[in-house]
Amino acid sequence: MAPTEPLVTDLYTADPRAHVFDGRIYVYPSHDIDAGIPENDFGDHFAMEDYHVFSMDRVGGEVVDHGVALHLKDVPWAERQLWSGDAAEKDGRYYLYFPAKDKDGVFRIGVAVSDDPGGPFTPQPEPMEGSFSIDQSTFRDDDGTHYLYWGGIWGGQLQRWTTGSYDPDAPEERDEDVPAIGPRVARLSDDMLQFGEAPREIQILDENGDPILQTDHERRFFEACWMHKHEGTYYLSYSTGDTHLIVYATGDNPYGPFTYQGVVLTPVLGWTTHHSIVEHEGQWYLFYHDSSLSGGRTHLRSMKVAELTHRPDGSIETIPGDR
Ligand code: FUB
Repeated sequence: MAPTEPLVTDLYTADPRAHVFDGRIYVYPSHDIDAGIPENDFGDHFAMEDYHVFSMDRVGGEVVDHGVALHLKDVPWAERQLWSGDAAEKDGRYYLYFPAKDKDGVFRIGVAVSDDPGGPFTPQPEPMEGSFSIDQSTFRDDDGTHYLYWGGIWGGQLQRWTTGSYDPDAPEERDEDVPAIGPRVARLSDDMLQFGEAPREIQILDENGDPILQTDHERRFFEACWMHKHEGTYYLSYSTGDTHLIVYATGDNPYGPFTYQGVVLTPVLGWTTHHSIVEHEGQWYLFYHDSSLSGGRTHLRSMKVAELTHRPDGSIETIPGDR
């Protein structure tokens, strides 16, 4: 398998979040469509309406499409924009976490449940209590505790929640040397349907132990956070948004703080970049997307996979994007 081949060519897929369940790789991407909505900074052109789940027995093996796993019309509280989803397994049940705008145009995070990792998933009638913003991803620590990481600025609305309540007039970003807005983390409740504790803001620090600043667009958090653990170290990776990088920071516990380390993936074709990092049969992989299949149309993306290497000192070898 050439690492730059789209994994799927009959649908546009993006934001691939991969997990290994029962030895098989399951990928939970967004399903991109062209709804004819002009591009804007709020991301209205990302007007996705459903999810498909894909699986494979190994990277390079046949990619199975499990069909529609969840549709917007079946989520009572959601009005539009099924953005990046992700899944978790506990005690043989599977939980699909997904953001959508509610009837007031505010992003909330919902949960849907299935007995099969490929779905279909049945949504809860309400979003998770106190949830906000986008790009939630799941992480199961070695002790079996599940965490949710999330957040995205600009169209992802995280900047509207800095006071704890929703402020529709908050600026997207301030051109000031203040600490950048951090992603959020919370342990999940025992039943996996709610936050099990109050969400915390994650601190991302530079090499001197100082917070990464909002003006530091090459390193500050924008969206698409993902957690993986390698040899006891917690790796928080994320997109820098308008500088189009996937970067990573490391820490010694799931809550951080995390110290910025470097670049995982250089820019790909298209504005967005989004990923997940997963180990399967002793090899680490980066699942990511680009817009090559659509000839560069930013909202029509395709998921891909490449091998990822941790060097002996724990640092990650940078993977070149195709831009
Ligand atoms: O797919 C819609 C949005 O684009 C995601 O939520 C972001 O991470 C970006 O990939």
